[in-house]
Amino acid sequence: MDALEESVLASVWRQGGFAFCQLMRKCRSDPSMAEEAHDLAWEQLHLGDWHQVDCAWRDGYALACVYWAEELRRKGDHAEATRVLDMGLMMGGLAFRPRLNAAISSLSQASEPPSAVRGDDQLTVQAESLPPGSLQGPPMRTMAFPSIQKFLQELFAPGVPAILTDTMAHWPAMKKWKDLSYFHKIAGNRTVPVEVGETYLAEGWKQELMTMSRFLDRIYDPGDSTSRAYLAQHPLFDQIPELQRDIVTPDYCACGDGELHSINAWFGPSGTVTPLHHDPHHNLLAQVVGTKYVRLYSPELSDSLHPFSDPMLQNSSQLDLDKPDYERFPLAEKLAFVDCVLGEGQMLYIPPKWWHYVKSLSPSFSVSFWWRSS
Ligand SMILES: O=C(O)CCC(=O)C(=O)O
Repeated sequence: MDALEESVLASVWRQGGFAFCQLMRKCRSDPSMAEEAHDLAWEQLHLGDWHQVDCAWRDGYALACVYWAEELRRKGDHAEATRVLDMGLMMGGLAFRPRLNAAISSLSQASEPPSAVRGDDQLTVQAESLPPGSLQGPPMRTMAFPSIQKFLQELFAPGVPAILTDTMAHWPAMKKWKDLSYFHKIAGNRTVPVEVGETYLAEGWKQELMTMSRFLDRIYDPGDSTSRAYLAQHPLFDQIPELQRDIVTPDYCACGDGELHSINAWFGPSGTVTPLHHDPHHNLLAQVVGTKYVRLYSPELSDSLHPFSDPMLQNSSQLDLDKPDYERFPLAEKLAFVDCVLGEGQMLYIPPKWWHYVKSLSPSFSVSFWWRSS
């Protein structure tokens, strides 16, 4: 075992993971032990609140994934090996991320690409209904490729939302992602987390793990709204570095001398809805493929938007904009909002705490850049 592996095992040992450490040490002579070690670490990740899980166990889990995937590869089960490595990337710590990525990359060179996806002409585009009152007010402020200084002074500092145009034409994604078979080719066998259901507030909503190929099938055949699949708020670009090379972090994200918090993918069929909620970060929501309707309410209106009292949902409104119940929430009926249809190649600046509701009007891929100011 190398020094990094030893140091992770020492940390897991300190957490009481004696059996795990013993199994991992046996892996050198008996690689089949890796699966058992993996299962032990998996249990530890699921014992309590995810945020309380010690980093040592997350790194230990990722290490077990590296070893188990190597064993699966030796046995010729490349698809299962890729799934295990993806689980290591999604659920494991950062220590073995380069090893996981290298193993996936070498597996994908050795594996057959998945069979071709259907043609783009078969994509389902429905006429999506918009919430009552949409697109009747003055248009959202729009700026063509503002300088950093203009962005800072006119949007960032005063907290004003706006559409930025002409800022993404140079992204390789603008050409490559138009053809969904691209995702099949480079990531068809990769496992991704997908939200299934009407919205994250709806009854029956759940999260599923599936391969990118299966998810792409769900974009072609979305089914009814209760089975709609949305690859939402997932750091796909950390997981799949080839896709990271297709996007460019906007320079605006350096405003405020803060730190980039996360870059997330939002990929799904027509009709996905992210219900009205707010986030603590600055956000540039970049629309790469398709169009989305976005409605924004100022943070000053928070009380009238009736946030849930449950601490997990305090940033979400009880008001369902698709079926607003103004008898129950009378204060919300006459509130001022700004809205827009965000088109391909446009970014929307959403200042921190601004309430936003988002509905895709076509198959859509957006990328959000969240950052904090110092
Ligand atoms: O695009 C979406 O569905 C939601 C995006 C969003 O909520 C965000 O970027 O914070």
